[in-house]
Amino acid sequence: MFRFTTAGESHGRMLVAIVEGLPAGLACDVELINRELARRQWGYGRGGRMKIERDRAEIVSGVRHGQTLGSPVALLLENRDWANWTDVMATEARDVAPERARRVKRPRPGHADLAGGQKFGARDLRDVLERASARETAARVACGALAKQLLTAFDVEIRSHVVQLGGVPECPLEISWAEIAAIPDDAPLRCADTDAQARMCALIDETKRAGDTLGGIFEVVAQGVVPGLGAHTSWDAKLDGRLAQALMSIPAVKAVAIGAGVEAVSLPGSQVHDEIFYDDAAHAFTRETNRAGGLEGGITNGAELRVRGFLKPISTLRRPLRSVDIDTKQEEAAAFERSDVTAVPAAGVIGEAMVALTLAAAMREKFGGDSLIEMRRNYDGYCEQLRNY
Ligand code: EPS
Repeated sequence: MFRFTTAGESHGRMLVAIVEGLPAGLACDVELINRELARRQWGYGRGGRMKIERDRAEIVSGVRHGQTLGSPVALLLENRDWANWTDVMATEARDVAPERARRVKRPRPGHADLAGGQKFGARDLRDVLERASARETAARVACGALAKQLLTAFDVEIRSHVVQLGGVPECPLEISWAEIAAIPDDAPLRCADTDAQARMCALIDETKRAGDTLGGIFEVVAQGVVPGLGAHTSWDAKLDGRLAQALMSIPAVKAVAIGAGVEAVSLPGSQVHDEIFYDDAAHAFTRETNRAGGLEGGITNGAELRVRGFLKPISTLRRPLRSVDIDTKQEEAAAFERSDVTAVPAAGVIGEAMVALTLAAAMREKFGGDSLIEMRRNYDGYCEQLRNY
């Protein structure tokens, strides 16, 4: 079974991740992981924390001489900010003077603070927020980079871009794969429309001055996905459902759409479904449109996979919303230490990781094999079967 897990608090010593179920014999390059980590840190509108962190992964098991062994791959990522939190976040019992303990007792509306505090009986909301923090997504991106390396071996490429930020532009952008692929790595918001991007940046500046935050929509696109991943046979086998859960688990994501999922609800069926054609020369079924976003009946159909994540604005506001002190039960302003104005481009990179991990799991289920050679043989046999269908 392909699966991954992460551990680590935002200001704790480090993040830890384990990826299980990669086949043996996969070339594994730590610099590709580090490149993904750097992409996640990038983006106009990030706050002070990203000036401190320089995320890099260390592979400590499951890889030998640059190749996977088929055993669990363990990764470590240091929190550089830990140096400023050694007392507050110490794992062993430690006496910390109350004025230095940085206890949090004014929950932020929209964050996990209050619901998590109530659930776990935490009298210091830091016990909740440290793990609820989006810092954890750095570990997911590292895991996703390994999944991407597996997918690359099968010519699957995954990219993301920002299609709307803070309501700019009014209609979310529709962008081709070629245009997405051409977005430069240093684009401030990983947006293909430079005019819209400039307006988004101006809105971020204005919102920062107002002490407020912004949400938006990112899209993840996967190219080269073979038809037949996922299954219509049971609710939890449907790949659209699995992708939705994967994207919905990213902090601040409040909705997920596949293909034209949101716009389609107000159109007649004749304008939504992608008609089917056959290309004799290529021995392949083709479509002229892809409103289904590459998924029909919970199964990939060979078209580009397109999924969107809709983020609410970040819930830590410099000009805080009203809240209640959990001790006194009196009205107080919500806690604020520091915050990003927006993290939509970063969420897109996390979305890429979550899509990669979900596709890698589906590929491992379908093609199995203990080694990459065995997996590829099964994959090639299936592609031959498709050509003869
Ligand atoms: C986050 C708050 C900020 C963000 C953080 C997520 O961190 P801090 O509390 O240290 O200022 O920068 O994101 C990251 C650390 C990261 O790596 O993305 C939150 O409360 O969710």
